[in-house]
Amino acid sequence: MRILLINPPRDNEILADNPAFIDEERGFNPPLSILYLAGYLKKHSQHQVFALDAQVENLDYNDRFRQKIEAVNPSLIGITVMTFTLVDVLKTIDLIKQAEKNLNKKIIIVLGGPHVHLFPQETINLENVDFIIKGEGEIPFLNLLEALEGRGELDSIKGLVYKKEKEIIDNPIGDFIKNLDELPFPDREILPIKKYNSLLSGDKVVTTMFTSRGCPYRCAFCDRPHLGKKFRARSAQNVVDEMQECLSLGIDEILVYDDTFTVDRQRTINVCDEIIERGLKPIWDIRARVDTVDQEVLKKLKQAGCQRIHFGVEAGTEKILKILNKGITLKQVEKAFGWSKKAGIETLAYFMIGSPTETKEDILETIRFAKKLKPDYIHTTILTPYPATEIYQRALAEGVIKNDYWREFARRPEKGVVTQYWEKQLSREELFSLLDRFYKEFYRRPSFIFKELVKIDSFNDLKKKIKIGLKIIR
Ligand code: B12
Ligand code: SF4
Repeated sequence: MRILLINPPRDNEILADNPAFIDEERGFNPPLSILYLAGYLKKHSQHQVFALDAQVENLDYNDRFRQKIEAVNPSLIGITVMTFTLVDVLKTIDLIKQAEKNLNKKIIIVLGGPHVHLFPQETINLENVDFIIKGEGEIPFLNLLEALEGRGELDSIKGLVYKKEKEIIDNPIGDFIKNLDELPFPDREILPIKKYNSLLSGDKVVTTMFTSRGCPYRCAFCDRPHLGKKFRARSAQNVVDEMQECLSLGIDEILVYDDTFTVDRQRTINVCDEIIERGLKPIWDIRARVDTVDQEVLKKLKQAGCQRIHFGVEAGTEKILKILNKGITLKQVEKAFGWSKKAGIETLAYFMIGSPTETKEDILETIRFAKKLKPDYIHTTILTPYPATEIYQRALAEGVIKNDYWREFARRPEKGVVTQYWEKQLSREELFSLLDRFYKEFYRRPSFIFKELVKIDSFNDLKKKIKIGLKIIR
C-alpha cells in the first residue's frame, strides 16, 4: 500500500503560553512520530512510505500542498495530532478530500498522537476520520495496514478506534513496547534533514531524538500519558549507534527530547562512556530534572559533548513548587545550576507563572530567583492547564475554568479558541504584563547581552540574534 504520513501546517495552531518571539523564532524540529512510524514500516513491511512535513515546507492550504499529496497518490494517509494543531489537521483532511476527487479514489485517513489518546471518542466522531490509534503507534499502525489488506482482524488491534456501521469500536490500548532497542531508528532521510533548526542552535542543522519513553514523575501541570508513566530506556549502545548515524547524515546538533534523560544515573554515565570510547564528537543537549544530576554525572556529560541542559525549575518559591507537585527544592535547583556551570554546560531554566494561589509578589520573587540563579537562558510561559492534567481538573472543580472547554474543542474544533489560565489571583492582562517583565528583566542584563555577542559565530547567527533581541526589547 502507498502510505503518506503528514505533519500538518501550523497556520491555525493554538498559541497557548509562549511569548510571540518564541513562537515566531522557534525554528523547526523534525516530527519524530512520523520518522518512527516510517522507520518501523520500512523495516517490517513492504508498504511504500512517504512523508510530508507541511510546517518545514511552509505549506498552507493551497494547490502546492494538494499537488504534493496527489503526486504521492496514497491509499492511506496518517496524520499526527496535537490538541494545538487539531484545526490544521481538519483543514488538511479537507484538502485530502479534494485530492481524493482529483485522484478518483478513496484515501483512508488515520490519526494518531497525544490528542487522539486524550480524546478518542471525540476524534473518531469528526468528519472523514476513518481510524485513530491511541498510544504508541508503531505496532498497531502496521497491524492496521495488514488488516486492511486482509491479513488480520480490526477488532484485535490494540489501541485502534473505528466505526463499524453506527457503532464505535474502541479497542483497549496494548502494553507499551518493553524493549525499545528493538525499534528501528527514526527514518530521518524521509524528510528534508537539512531544513531543521532551532532557536538556540544558531544556523546549525538539528534533529531530535528520544533515548527513553515515559516519565515516572507526577508534576500537576504535565500530562504525558500517551507514552506511559513508566520509564523505559534504550541501552547506551543503541543510543550511541543512533547518534553516530545522525553524525553520518550531516546533522550538527541533536536535541534529546526525553522527558527526563537522567532518570537512570548509570545509564546516563554509560551513554557518555560509549560516546567517549567511540571517539565521537556529537553536539547534543538534554532535558533533565535538577534532582537527577550530580557533579560526577555533569562532568561526564560535558566530556561526552553535552552542550546544554534544559531544567524544569518552574518557580522561585517553595510554596509554588509544592502546589505544582514538582518534587524539587530551591536548594536542589541552585546546586544543579552551580554544578552545571562548573562543568561547563550551558543551562536553560523553564519557568511558569500564573500557578494556582500564586500572587504578584510570588512571581516577582521568581524573577529575582531567576536573575540570581543566572542560567544561560530562561524560557518562561504562563501556566496553561492542558487537557487531562491535574491542574485542569482542579481548575474545573474550583470553578476557575467554568466548563470543560478542551473537550468541547475536541468535539467541535474551531479556529480561535482562547486558552484559559488560572485567573483567580491575577488577570490575563496582569499575567502577560508580568511575563513581559520577566523576559525583559532577565535578557536585558548587560552580562547576558555580552555573553551572547561573544558566542556569535556567523553572519546568519548575528542576524538572528539581532532580530530576536529587538523583539524582546520592544
Ligand atoms: C519535541 C516536542 C515539541 C517540539 C517539536 C514538535 C514536533 N514537530 O515534533 C516543539 C518545541 C516545536 C513543540 C512545540 C509544541 N508542543 Co510539544 N512536545 C514535544 C515532545 C517533548 C516530544 C514529541 C516527540 O517527538 N515525541 C516522541 C514521539 C515518538 O512520540 P509521539 O510524537 O507521541 O508519537 C508516537 C505516538 O503518539 C503515535 N503517533 C503520533 N502521531 C501519529 C500519527 C499516526 C498516523 C499514528 C498511527 C500514530 C501516531 O505514534 C508515535 C510513535 O510511537 C512532546 C512530549 C512527549 N513526550 O511526546 C511534547 C508535546 C507533544 N507538545 C505539546 C505541546 C502542548 C506543544 C505546544 C503547543 C507548546 C506551546 N505552547 O507552544 C507546541 C505546538 C507545536 C506544533 N504546532 O507542532 C504537548 C501536546 C499535548 C496535547 N494535548 O496535544 C506534548 C505532549 C507535551 C505536553 N504534554 O505538554 N513540541
Ligand atoms: S514536567 Fe517533566 S518531570 Fe514532571 S511529569 Fe512532566 S515530563 Fe515528568
